[in-house]
Amino acid sequence: MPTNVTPEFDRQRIIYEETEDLAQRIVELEKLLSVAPNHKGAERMIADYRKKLAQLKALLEKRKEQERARRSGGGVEEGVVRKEGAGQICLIGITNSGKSTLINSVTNAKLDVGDYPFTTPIPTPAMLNLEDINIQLVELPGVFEGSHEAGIGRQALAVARNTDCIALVIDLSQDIDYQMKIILGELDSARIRLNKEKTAVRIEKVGLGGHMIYGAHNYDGDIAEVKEFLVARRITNIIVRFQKTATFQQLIDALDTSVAYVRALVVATKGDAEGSGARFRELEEKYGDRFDIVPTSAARKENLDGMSWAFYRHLDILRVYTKIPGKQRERKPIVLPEGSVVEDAAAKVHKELFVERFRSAVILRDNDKIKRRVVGLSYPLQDGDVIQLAHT
Ligand SMILES: Nc1nc2c(ncn2[C@@H]2O[C@H](COP(=O)(O)OP(=O)(O)OP(=O)(O)O)[C@@H](O)[C@H]2O)c(=O)[nH]1
Ligand SMILES: [Mg+2]
Repeated sequence: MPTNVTPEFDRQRIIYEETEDLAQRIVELEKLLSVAPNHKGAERMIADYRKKLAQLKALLEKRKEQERARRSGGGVEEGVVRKEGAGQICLIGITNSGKSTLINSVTNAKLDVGDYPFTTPIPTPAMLNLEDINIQLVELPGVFEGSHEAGIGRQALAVARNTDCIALVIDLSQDIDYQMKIILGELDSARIRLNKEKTAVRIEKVGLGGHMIYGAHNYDGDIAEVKEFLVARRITNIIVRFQKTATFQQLIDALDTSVAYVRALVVATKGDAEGSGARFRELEEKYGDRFDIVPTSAARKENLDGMSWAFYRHLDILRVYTKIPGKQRERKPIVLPEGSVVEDAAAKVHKELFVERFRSAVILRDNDKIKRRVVGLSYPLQDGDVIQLAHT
């Protein structure tokens, strides 16, 4: 190989070539690539190593899959995550970026942590308790170039497609462009678009429940035509949320299932590592206009609360508390999508009583100039509202 390389690179090449264990070999090859020269003459060599890396990862993946199939005997389906809590955040990043460590540090979960690749082999949920609500965090197995074509990668991306928010996990101890390119590339190949469109209409296909339409006041037209349309399309169970003013066309776009629009933010990990400060600044410069970027260090327990609240904000939800006059408000909130109105809250408490026999609602806002207001069914709610519902 005629390429000019550094002694560091040569040393790492020997280590890599002498390593036999497949998982370890992947780690050594990644290290090798991270110290590779970046001049023109080395491009070809680097491309070959990258290709090799992808092959090794595919091989490891295949072995793990076989192993899983053996263990589960084809019985219960592993890696299928049932949504729970007020909202779900999927953590997606390259392997070893610190996803499990981060989840362990804000939940009671005890996910395996290791400095070898693919420690977490399947989508794995954990529950984050934040004040009075629960947010489900799901660690997706590490993504790599081409993972959307591999079985386990497809499964992970299917979870990401249906999630409420994607957290792109970027390891500040390593090159950020490389990580971003892989993650964004894989999501794009899976037709998942991030923060691309502030979705005015949100659709959720569900197993049962019929047509559940929220935020009907935001629909630009007669809501009856939405129902007619769903019936005509033979869609029986669905949640349609009009979060902002939306037209019929926007509803149709939202129902196009081949493209998923998902909210996203970036969580930068290992803020304690050498060089992390400069990489964080680089991340902000390059991606700050597309994503909120939250720096953390699980090792130093830094900004973990900040991260949890950033998750909350990105779920676009609000909490309202019901109250019976003369009593304390309920401790547990009703969680609703942003843009919800009194009717949405009333329907969640008791549709028959509080919507069909609605008399009035009183909203109590401690931090507002007007602390108590009597409102109707279409009154928009705010996070933290306390609400008293009265029926005839
Ligand atoms: N310096 C530093 N190292 C960390 C931090 N968080 C995690 N690590 C290390 O990074 C390595 C990978 O951590 P994991 O939490 O297993 O990473 P992961 O993203 O879940 O990895 P996979 O499940 O294998 O894809 C481990 O050796 C951790 O000790 C951190 O905040 N600072
Ligand atoms: Mg993990």
